Amino acid sequence: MNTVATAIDLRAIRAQFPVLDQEVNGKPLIYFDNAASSQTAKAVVDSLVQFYERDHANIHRGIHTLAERSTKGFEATRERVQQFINAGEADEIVFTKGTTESINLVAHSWATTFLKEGDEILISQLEHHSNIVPWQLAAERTGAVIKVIPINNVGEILQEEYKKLLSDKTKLVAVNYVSNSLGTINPVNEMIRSAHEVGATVLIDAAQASPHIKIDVQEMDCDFLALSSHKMYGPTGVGVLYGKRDLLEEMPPYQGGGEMIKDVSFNGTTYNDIPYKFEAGTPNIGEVIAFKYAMDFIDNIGHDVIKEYEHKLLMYANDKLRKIKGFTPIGTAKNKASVISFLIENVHPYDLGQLLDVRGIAVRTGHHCTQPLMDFLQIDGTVRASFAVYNTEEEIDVFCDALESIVKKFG
Ligand code: 7TS
Repeated sequence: MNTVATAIDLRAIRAQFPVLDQEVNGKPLIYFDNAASSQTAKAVVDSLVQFYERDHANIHRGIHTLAERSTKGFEATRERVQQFINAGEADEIVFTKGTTESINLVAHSWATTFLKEGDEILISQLEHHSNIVPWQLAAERTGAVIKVIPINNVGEILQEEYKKLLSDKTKLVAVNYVSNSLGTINPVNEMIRSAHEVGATVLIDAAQASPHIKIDVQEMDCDFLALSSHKMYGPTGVGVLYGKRDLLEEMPPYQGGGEMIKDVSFNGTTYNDIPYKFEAGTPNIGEVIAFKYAMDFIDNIGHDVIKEYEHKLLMYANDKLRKIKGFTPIGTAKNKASVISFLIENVHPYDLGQLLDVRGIAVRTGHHCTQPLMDFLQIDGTVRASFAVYNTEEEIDVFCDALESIVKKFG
């Protein structure tokens, strides 16, 4: 079926995504918007149906059978996440509703408690707004200062400049593992090591990395790591904050409510142990339970196989796209995940997005929630095609033919 698909059974993989088997605007759907949100694996959907049809009950609070069942499923996912990112213990896994909430949790609880005036927060020019704005808010609250790690024109973080910015004033380094707009894979292991040398705490935004790259938080030695289930073939509304036990224990709760307390009285309240201290209120129970099957889906194929296959798709697309008249790639780092941002001469990205949609092809256009990056590149936005493990060379062929015909008409 596909020449690059030697180690991968594409037919079996695509069979797990019935959503792909449909026509959009009279054409077979080609879904290249995976960096925004990937499609949901069938086993995940089946688990959601099972939960809502058979198992629905609130967790941790009841002794009846359904409550026990849902509590067991919920905590099983916590253990699955621990294993998936190789955390030392399941208590270091906090469920949130996504990467954004995970970062906000740290920016509120940790930053407000431990940062003071003049402390420095380092973030890179490549960050998603979710890894910028929470730190701006934290800086306003604490008097800390944000310093931006510069990048070069192809979208790589300048490591020498980063090292120059590190000092005993640096209290936090918050960077993404993979850039959502350009696909750059950042050398986070070395960056974490350098940050630790000056005693800084490190948060890794792994929203774009987790579907493509094996994450091992113990090997990385990051202090915090954030990810979202919906970019990993899982349900929406579920995210993870990994934090080292000592840090999570020192941090005050982020939100107050049920579940996060030990005892409540009007004279004072004592808080629950980690991770429950950070999980106020009823979470997305069915979605958390179903997230386990998304991690199973990824591990059943294997991160190495996924990475290799997606890299081949990236190379294949790069070669073909380069031949299209007026095509300019945006972000050509040496080490890249399967994201291609680009511009086509004389065709506005928004128009290109619409013209592709007419042909059944889903891409994203705009600034991709990275306006400071777009400002640096002196552009308003790009067209972004981002590939997942279920995409194929044939889809890239159709995509490139569609671009050719658009260029002929409008370019
Ligand atoms: N960090 C990165 C690197 C991201 O790519 C995103 C979402 C987030 C944080 C926020 O994740 P959320 O699950 O909390 O929304 N990125 C994108 C994107 O590139 N297009 O749509 C959402």
